[in-house]
Amino acid sequence: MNSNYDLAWLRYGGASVERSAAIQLFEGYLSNIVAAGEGSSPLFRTAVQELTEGLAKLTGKQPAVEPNAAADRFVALGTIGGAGNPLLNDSVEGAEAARLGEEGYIIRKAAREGKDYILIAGGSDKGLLYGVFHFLRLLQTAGQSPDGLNLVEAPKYQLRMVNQWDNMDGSIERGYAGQSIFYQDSKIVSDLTRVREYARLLASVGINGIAINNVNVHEVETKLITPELLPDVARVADVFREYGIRLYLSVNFAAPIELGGTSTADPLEPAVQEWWKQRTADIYRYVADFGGFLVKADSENRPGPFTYGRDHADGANMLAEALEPYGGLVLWRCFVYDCHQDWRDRKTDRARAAYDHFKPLDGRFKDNVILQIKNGPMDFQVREPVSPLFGAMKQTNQMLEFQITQEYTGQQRHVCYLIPQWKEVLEFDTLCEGEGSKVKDIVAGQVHPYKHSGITAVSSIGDDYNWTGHYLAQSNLYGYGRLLWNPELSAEEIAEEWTSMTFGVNQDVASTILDILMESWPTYESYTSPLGVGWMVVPHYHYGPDVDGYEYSKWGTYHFADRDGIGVDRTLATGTGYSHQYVGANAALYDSLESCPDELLLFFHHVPYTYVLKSGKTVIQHIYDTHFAGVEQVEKWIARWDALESKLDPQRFAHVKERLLEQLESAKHWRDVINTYFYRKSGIKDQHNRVIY
Ligand code: GCV
Repeated sequence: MNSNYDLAWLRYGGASVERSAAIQLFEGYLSNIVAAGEGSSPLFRTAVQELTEGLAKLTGKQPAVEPNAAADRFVALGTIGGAGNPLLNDSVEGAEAARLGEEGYIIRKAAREGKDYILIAGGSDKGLLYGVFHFLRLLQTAGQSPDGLNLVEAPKYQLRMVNQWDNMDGSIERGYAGQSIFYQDSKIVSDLTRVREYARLLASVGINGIAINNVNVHEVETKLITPELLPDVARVADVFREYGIRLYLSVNFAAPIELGGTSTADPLEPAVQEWWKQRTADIYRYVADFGGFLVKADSENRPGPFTYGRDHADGANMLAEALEPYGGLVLWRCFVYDCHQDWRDRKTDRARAAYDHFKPLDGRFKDNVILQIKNGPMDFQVREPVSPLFGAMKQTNQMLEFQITQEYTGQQRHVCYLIPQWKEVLEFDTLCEGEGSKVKDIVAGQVHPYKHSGITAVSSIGDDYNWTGHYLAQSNLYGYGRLLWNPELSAEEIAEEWTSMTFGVNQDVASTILDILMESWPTYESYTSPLGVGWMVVPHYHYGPDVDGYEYSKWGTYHFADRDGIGVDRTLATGTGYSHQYVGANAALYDSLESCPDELLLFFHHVPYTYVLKSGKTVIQHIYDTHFAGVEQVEKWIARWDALESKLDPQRFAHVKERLLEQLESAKHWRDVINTYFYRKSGIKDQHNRVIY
């Protein structure tokens, strides 16, 4: 495992050329930290340590840490309700303290007995840690001055998680940034330095849970829940705990059979239930605050309750019962579909599957089960509609699953800033309880009163020096956490924060990176997948073009392109009827050819190549134009990046340049393959007579 690493957005000015003006404004306060009384918990100590080290790097001077206020100006740390700290209690009203919850915090300028200070007060030690990271961010971003400083923050979501798809052999499923930082040679690594560094990165953006192994649980990972491996799991949990992050494990539904406990994994069989209770008791002996189980069942050949004629509520509830006495959760994935579908049958539709399987089970799940639903009905495509399952189950906890790792969006070799895509998902109004039933509120438990809810995502990191394969891909991990804390932040605001913390505050650098990030998702879409069609990628590998490449369409194409037209008919009258899994006006919007938005047209409708889009172009001309435009856009980025050479450190400049050149070659390849294919199918020439074949 590579033990050298970049500090990402926690470099605190390390390689930046210019310092933020905010540091100067706060300078008088930053030499002394007053951390009174409570300082006994590991989380409190982490908060003090993070602030001390961060300030030392940002100011070039080691701050003094004292229990009492001796200096005239300082930064005061405390937790609400903690040991009667007068610096804090005089400045925080009871009512606002109550609003913070455990994870919230206040950052404000305060004064007492002639002393002037910046107060960082957490709802608990965990809130304090988040407040410290916020303060450090503030010193590196906008020109906030101490005067009038008064921030009161609490996270929108209860569960803010990442899922590692790491395998114990050290590989990472859909990983594009090297090997696992957790495992090597079928063991958990002994040196957890890099895991700790990852915990810092996650906590700095508010992540509070992590599932540390792949949802595809192989033989060796099945043993993670046994006393043989639990001592190592406990070591990892200890590291994350110091950063306020709970540990979860992915489990194999057939574990009782595979580990030799029972001859069946039938969830209604008492011996199986007892087996899981025993294993769960073992886990809590080693990890007292264990978060729970993440489960991929009856999906892509993974075992599950269907084998025994049981349904997913039976399966999830059996695990939930085992976890219940300890407050543990079952995160049960809804990624269940038939991968043996015959695509000559135009009525069966993978997009329908999650809704069809789970909706009828509403009300049957225990209240410590949460259904984990991918953002779209298919599989993290560059463009797909929002899953109609969100909000469709009033009595079943739901959480949303995003994919930070760029499986279908350029595999961290192409720039693709995904925050704008995720914001579209969160802002989607499902109409499930009338207007204003947005996904962002559903998965916060604010539309239906879910006991547990939140957001998770497949992580993008590995042991590459820069964590994410592409330096600019760090922005997706950063932005993911920020969005979960506050989904009202704009994609631009998040990109600006990340850029100034990561690359310094030089205006040319900041504006170039901001533009590249903001243009990147539409650009990737333009030279890959037109009008929501999806899946035109090399099978299984999912990188590079293969128009007929959908791995499960052995008997036909996924997109049904022929000489007359293209697209999947998902309408009620003539298609699969998927459009009617949406509520009311949304169903009508997608079902009608006239109203369906251009960017999803081919997801919902089969149309001739000459069909005229709302943009005024025909489908075929749109395909040609966007594929040319995408390549030109990448060429422009390269020119703009070149202009930054003297303003960036040589290593990061060269690395990103190399990736952009690869992206350009790949974009040209996509353009040529897609345009040629559709020219040959349709026989219609490009209006501008460009060379496409
Ligand atoms: C972990 C897609 C990916 C698989 C992944 C699966 C899932 O099919 O290609 O690698 O498996 O999603 O989300 O379970």
